[in-house]
Amino acid sequence: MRQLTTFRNQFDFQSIRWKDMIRWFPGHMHKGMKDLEQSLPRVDGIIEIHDARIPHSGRNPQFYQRLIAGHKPHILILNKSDMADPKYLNKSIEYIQTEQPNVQVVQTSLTSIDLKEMTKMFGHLLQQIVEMPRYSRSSKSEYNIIVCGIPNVGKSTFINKLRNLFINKSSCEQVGASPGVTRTMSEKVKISNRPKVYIRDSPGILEPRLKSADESFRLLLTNSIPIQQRQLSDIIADYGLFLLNKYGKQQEYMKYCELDRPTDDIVALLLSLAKIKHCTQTYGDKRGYDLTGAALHFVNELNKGTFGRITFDQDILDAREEGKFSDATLFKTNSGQMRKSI
Ligand SMILES: Nc1nc2c(ncn2[C@@H]2O[C@H](COP(=O)(O)OP(=O)(O)O)[C@@H](O)[C@H]2O)c(=O)[nH]1
Ligand SMILES: [Mg+2]
Repeated sequence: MRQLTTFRNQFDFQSIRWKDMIRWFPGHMHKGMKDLEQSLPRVDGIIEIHDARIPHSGRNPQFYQRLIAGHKPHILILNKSDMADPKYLNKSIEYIQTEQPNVQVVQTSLTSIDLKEMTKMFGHLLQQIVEMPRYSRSSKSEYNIIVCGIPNVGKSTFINKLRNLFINKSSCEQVGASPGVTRTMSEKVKISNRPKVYIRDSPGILEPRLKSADESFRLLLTNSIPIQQRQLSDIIADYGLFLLNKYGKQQEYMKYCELDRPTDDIVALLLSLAKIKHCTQTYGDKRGYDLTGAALHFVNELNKGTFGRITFDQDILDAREEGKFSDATLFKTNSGQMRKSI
């Protein structure tokens, strides 16, 4: 007989004090935003990098709109497309371009792109920048480009690729597995001679205000907000499981966690995972399974794409397509109410 499993249709954020648990805006981000604003008069183009799995979450179109007001080229690279659901790649571009017609969107995977593709992509980006009117900077022969975006989306990977491509130097920029590695605006790097083009990395910048619980948890799952409290990992893992069920990825986690049926019970899943991965801990004079360690492992695997290619913002793209939202900044709260997220 076929096993019927019912899944939660919404995640219970109300019983957790998630806002108190997440520290998402460290001091250097405030400085990073200020630095970015101050350097703008000397900038000819902005390349924003974002994670293709979250085309909505973590992006702050209003910040860029305020910053450049359509006067400078704004190119958005949706990176990590190797881990996003292929069915949602084009939908993500459409979603962003409907919201921000001035933004040029390209999609890539910076860890798998080859030299030829990278040269072509950058040539295309450069063309967009060089062809835009430069107003007060039109007398300058050089071009300055700033790379920005939230932590852990691939900004340093992008700059490293360009360095390798154009100046044939091995990578100097630190590429971090933990978010927020670049803390200040980096030195500018010349990446082209004709025309002279300089590029700079900026520290990962997030909005000072959390928009919604869903959005914050998606940033935790993609490692743009670090998990600072170990005990929070169980809840994040539970949210991850909730999304995997919602997006039909049961087979993938069942296989990895050696479960014989899908589950909505995170403890059952973590227990199985703890057994397979030998996550144990000493409790007094006894040894038992370490579910928090298993939860961290599960979240990490989810972020690495072990459970298949996922677009975490799939529900937002679907709702937009079905015309349920007239405004992309709307979010459904736990009580089912529609709220504006900015
Ligand atoms: N799967 C995958 N991983 C990527 C891609 N681009 C970057 N990464 C990884 O994402 C992590 C963060 O990259 P990093 O360049 O340091 O991000 P930054 O914080 O924005 O500078 C690193 O572990 C990279 O190897 C990509 O296209 N696909
Ligand atoms: Mg970096």
